[in-house]
Amino acid sequence: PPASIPEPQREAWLKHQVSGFKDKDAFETDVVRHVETTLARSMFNCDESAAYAACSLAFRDRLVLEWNRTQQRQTFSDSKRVYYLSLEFLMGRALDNAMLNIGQKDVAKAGLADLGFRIEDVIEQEHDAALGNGGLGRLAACFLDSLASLNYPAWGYGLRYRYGIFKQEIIDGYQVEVPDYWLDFNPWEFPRHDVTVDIQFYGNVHKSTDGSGKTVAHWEGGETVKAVAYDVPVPGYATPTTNNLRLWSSKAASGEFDFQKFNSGEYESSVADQQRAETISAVLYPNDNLERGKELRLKQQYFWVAASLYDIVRRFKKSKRAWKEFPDQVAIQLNDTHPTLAVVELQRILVDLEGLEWDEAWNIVVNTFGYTNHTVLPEALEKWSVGLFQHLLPRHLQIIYDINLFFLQSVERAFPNDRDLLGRVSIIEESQPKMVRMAFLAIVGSHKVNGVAELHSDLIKTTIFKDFVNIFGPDKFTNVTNGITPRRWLHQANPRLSELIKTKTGGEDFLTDLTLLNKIELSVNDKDFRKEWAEIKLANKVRLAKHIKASTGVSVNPSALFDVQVKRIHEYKRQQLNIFGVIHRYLTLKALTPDERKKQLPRVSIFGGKAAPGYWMAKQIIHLINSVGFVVNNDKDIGDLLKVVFLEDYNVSKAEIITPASDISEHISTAGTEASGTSNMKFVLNGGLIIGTCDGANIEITREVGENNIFLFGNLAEDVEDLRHSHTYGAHTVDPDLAKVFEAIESGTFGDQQDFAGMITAVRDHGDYYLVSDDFHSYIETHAIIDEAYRDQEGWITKCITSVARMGFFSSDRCINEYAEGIWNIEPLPVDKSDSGLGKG
Ligand code: H53
Repeated sequence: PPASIPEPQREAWLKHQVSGFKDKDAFETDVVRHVETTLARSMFNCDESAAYAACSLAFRDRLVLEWNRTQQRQTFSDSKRVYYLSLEFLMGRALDNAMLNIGQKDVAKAGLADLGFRIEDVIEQEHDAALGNGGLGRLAACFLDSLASLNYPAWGYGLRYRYGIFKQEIIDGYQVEVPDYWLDFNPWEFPRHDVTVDIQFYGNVHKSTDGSGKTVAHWEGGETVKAVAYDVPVPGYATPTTNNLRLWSSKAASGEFDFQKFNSGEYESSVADQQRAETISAVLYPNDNLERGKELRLKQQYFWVAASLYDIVRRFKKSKRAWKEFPDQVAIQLNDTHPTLAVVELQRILVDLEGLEWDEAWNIVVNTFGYTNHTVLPEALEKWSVGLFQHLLPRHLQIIYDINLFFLQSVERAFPNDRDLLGRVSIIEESQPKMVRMAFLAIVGSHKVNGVAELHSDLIKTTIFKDFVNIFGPDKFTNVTNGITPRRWLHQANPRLSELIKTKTGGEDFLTDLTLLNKIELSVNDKDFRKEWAEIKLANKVRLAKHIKASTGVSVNPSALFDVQVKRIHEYKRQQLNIFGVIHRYLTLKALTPDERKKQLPRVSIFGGKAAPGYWMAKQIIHLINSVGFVVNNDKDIGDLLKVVFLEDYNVSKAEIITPASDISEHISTAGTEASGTSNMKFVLNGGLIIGTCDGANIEITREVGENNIFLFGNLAEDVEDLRHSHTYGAHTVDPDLAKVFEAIESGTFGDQQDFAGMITAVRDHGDYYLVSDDFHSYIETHAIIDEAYRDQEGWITKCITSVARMGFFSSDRCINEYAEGIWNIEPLPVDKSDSGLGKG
């Protein structure tokens, strides 16, 4: 890099090169300087929020230096890059993660103490970056951590929402949504006002013939909006590599407002244009596993995809390579169907703007893209009406029709005279209105399609994408089982457990090779190790108990069994099954004599999660949980034997407190509905056991940890369809224990029964689509087995240690290596640790 600075000036630049802090003193110097200059605060008036700001800026300075070097290194090496396109990045807090990944948390802790602050309090000041709904967004964040930690040249591309996922408040037992404005002070982003792209919408297409007689399409008119880049550095763990997450923000194309309109007196309309433009990146759609087909959502998708592709193509063009080399330099991963328009946009760029022949362009497109499917739920599969497309993106609709035509022609050649097949696989669904099936477009436009857990990848091949397996052959379809980053989900969330594990993994860093965890199995009978293990779990539970008390007012006993279900509220995830089970437990306890009660095992049922604002049933489930809690927690007969709490506003930073404190967690989706689940992995990695159905990654977790270390129950995926058919409408007999639960609810035990009628009707009268009744007996029996197992504390600890030891497979590092080799064909760009501008601490 210095070679690019002309000789006469080079010396001066090198002499004044910035370096990050190397020790505690240097850290303190940076913090005080940021307080007094960058923040313009007096050091006599520095509160925790200013300390957070200054500490973040000190760490940010270090990140930026490594980030610049990483970008230079990657550019000069000319290596292939992967671009991860995701509408959601659920990053959580950045400061703690940056300190740990850089390896300077101890320095910061000591330095902050010198300045009069506890590091925990400083970390607590940070607002979560909550640009995601749930599993899909958090997976993208784990992937970024692994990509950087493994030194892959990689960028994330997303949207910079002004409002992330709403903040949830619980008022009188009901969910209330409050906007999450998170950008007041965000030291982790860098606006790039010089990196902008004009994005076009609406307008119309006309065709002309060029000199050689070729037809050329021109997309003209309509409306233009400006995309502005905001860059977020993503530090790898124990490596200088710091990758980039680029988030696009929308602005009026004419700048502040349209000056021509403004000058001619049209003030209101000039401001309205500006506001309409800014609306595009204003808010994250708060649905998880549900698509509602709103125009603004499609606008968001195109805005983000077009800006990202422009950026990627611009970078490629600088290399002056031939177009056919594009897939050798660029891999683009589609995180779900949300970015599928990228397939069409790249084809448009190559054909309309760069003048390539259709087939040559299409070859490049298909070799560039990979598509990850995350769900088989029909309500989550994206479809857009042809009419909306025609209006918003007329040229793209034409290209989609052409892609479909050529695809169907090839199918016709391979499978002559099968009209049904053509109808089934057509990208255009011949419904009223006609719809564009985005998943089919993504499959046709990608060279690999993957599911996110073995069962899920098998299911997509045998159900929703079956015809495509016949058409393209089985090799196009593959599995990459999800993973989680052990840096955030063990080292950061559970520092004491991480320390303890380190003492048994023999010097090597298990955080960069999670399979080393297996070494702790040798210590499973080591008395001191077990004792320390149990103490850590108890301390984590005490910490959560304090949080529960502070946020709900309920006192819980830390030695009770903590039973946790935290995730988005959805009927398929079956929080209703859990709360019905809790009611069953309550009724059972009530029926016992006081002496019998004394023999029961105390439990705390902990719930958390957001319901999509328009999802009525999910909101009813939250209300029932809170209503049950209100009754049970105040029942003197019950005391500590059962507590039920709903923790409001479940998010990444709360997960970091909750996950390490669980004894048992619930992953109880109807078999075949949860694609993978990733919190199941987090809980087991933190020394908790799980109760689960044979669904998603639970199956692979069972294979790894062993059947004795997990509590499985319920019907299998292969039986679900038949069971559903057997529930003839209205004639469904409800499990007798569940019927008693319904009686209690209907008799008003938990307040106005009208409120909960819908939940009961869904099971009893509307076909019990999620098989709550079919699985109920097996569910409560399994909870009884869990009670027994927990009484044997020594046996329980053995199960926990053994399970953690066998969780190495579920690192997102393994997952990223599989994508890199099997889908992206990229290599890491190794970097010498001493080749850091900073000298690692
Ligand atoms: O993606 C996770 C899976 C999980 C699945 C989730 C998901 C969303 O969060 C949103 C939309 C969607 O289609 C899928 O539900 O099972 O673990 C990451 O793959």
